[in-house]
Amino acid sequence: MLKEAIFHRPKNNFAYAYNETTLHIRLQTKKEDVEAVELIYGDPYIWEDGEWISLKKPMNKTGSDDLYDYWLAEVSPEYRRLRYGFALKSEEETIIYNEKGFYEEEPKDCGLYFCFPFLNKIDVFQAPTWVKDTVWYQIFPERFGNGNKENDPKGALPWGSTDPSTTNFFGGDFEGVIEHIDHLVELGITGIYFTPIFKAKSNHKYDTIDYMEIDPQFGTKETFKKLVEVCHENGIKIMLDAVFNHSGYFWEPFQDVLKNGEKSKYKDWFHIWDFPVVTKPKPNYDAFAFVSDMPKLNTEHPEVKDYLLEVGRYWVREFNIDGWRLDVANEVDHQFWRDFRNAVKAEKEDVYILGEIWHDSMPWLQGDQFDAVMNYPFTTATLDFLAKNKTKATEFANSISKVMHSYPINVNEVAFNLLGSHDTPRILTICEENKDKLKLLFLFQLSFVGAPCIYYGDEFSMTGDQDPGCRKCMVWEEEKQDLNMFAFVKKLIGLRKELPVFGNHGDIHFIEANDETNHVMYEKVSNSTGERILFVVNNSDKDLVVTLPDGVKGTVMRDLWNGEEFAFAADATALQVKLPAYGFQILAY
Ligand code: ARE
Ligand code: CA
Repeated sequence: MLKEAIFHRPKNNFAYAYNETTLHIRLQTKKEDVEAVELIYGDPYIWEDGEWISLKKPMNKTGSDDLYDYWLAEVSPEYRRLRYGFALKSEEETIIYNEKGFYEEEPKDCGLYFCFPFLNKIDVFQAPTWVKDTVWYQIFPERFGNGNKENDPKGALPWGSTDPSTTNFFGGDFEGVIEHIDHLVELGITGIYFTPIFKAKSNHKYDTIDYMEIDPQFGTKETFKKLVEVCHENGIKIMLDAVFNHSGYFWEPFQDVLKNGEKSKYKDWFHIWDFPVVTKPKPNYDAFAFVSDMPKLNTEHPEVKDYLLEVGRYWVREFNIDGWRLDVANEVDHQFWRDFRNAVKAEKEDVYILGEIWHDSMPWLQGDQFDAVMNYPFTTATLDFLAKNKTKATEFANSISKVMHSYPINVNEVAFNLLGSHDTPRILTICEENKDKLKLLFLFQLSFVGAPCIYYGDEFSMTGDQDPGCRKCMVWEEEKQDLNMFAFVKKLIGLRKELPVFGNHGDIHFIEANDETNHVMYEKVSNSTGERILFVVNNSDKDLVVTLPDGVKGTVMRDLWNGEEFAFAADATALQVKLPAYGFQILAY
């Protein structure tokens, strides 16, 4: 056995509380190096005749990536504390692995073993349960619908009359969302993520002028209240975008610093390097990227924190919103986010907190800060294979497995799984306008573990390059809408709602990934009912015959897409299914 590849380190994704009574313990070993692993475990205070009393239970292999196999055991310790280690078996040897290293025989002193000291309820990662069954939809409010021309900004262009630029406006507003709410209900959406709606100068509103005012081009606080009511009446949650890493140039405190320099009472609300403040050629203060009209806020300063925490509470308390998406979340200090979580959860205990972090985010997902992050590692792995053909089937399966094993299972179950956003090119454009590939993207996203998010217009096959190209006006002329794609996405969302195992109530694992044919086979298994759904995806432009796994013998399979049923005898030999180019099968059994 390759000891160098054997790794465990509590807590994070290796040892965590799945709920108030159950611990998950994970181990990593070199791929295909270890036959079996047993968890050795016991209460640190239960000894007999000078020996620690421990038990053993087998660990399950839950997946692999390019380098490692991953093992999992669930334990519900009677007294909520645990010492544990591992007995690893290969053909030629058995070794014991605990915190102090490797042993031939099991040491009888639990002080040498790994420790999960105590399962305290308040430490358990607990996201709002409603998120597990949410299907999100992201709206860039300037571009979804213009329901009221009276509030259009000066110079607003006719809807969809030209391509978006970094500076033009088309007059999107809240009334434009209200008048199209039936579109979202029909699609099966149960949550909307709005990019910023507070008063700001730009068309994207990430350059906040006033955190306590709605931007007049979107409507008034009354219109917003009506929007929230209409959404809630239609079973749709509302999540707003909190831009707390930086303010806009015209935010009053920054204007005061520009005017009064070191004498300003707000001078420490920012990270000014020296005075007088200059913005060109580069700002002499911390900013988002090097964008001078986005000065970074000093969120460690008590007055800044008090101000922003009240912003966080206000929109929950006064408008009953259901979630906050946190802009540039990774560059704000952790303590601020801990205080933010306490503040907004005190207003509404099931409010959802989603961080925008594009990289590994375990430090923010310990249960004391975010409920989830925007799962861009999922996005990249999925687009690289199904959209760009940049990776082959095995690399795709390995990447997805790696993402899944980077986080606790209860974190994966509420992940925000997006394929695109206002910051990325549109997925049909990435697919080079191949709609069959777009359908496979939606199939994988909507059958994956976590909460999917549809970027507005992708359901109608809208195209668009990198920002600002991906922010075109929503297509409302029926003749330009891809109603076939809409029906396809609607049907998938319907399956996700009809069958819990299709969505968030089933574990996912890959059964096969074939680089010659470029197909994958993955399965969802319900951890409560035992239901299984087998997905076969042909990511190639050639017809394909795939042999199903032996486990389907003696079962009746139901094709969830076409409704047909077919039985495989217990001694069946021909377990094959035919797939057209870019075809798929969804078989429940
Ligand atoms: C403007 C231009 C862009 C240019 C950008 C940077 O339009 O073409 O790239 O400036 O100079 C908002 C507007 C943008 C605007 C930006 C600055 O929506 O249109 O862009 O303000 O004026 C990183 C951050 C991530 C950030 C993205 C944009 O980590 O937090 O960059 N996303 C949020 C919002 C944006 C918003 C801002 C931040 C600022 O979602 O909409 O931009 O409030 C890799 C890296 C990521 C990087 C990502 C994208 O994957 O891992 O860290 O994200 O690329 O660049
Ligand atoms: Ca308008």
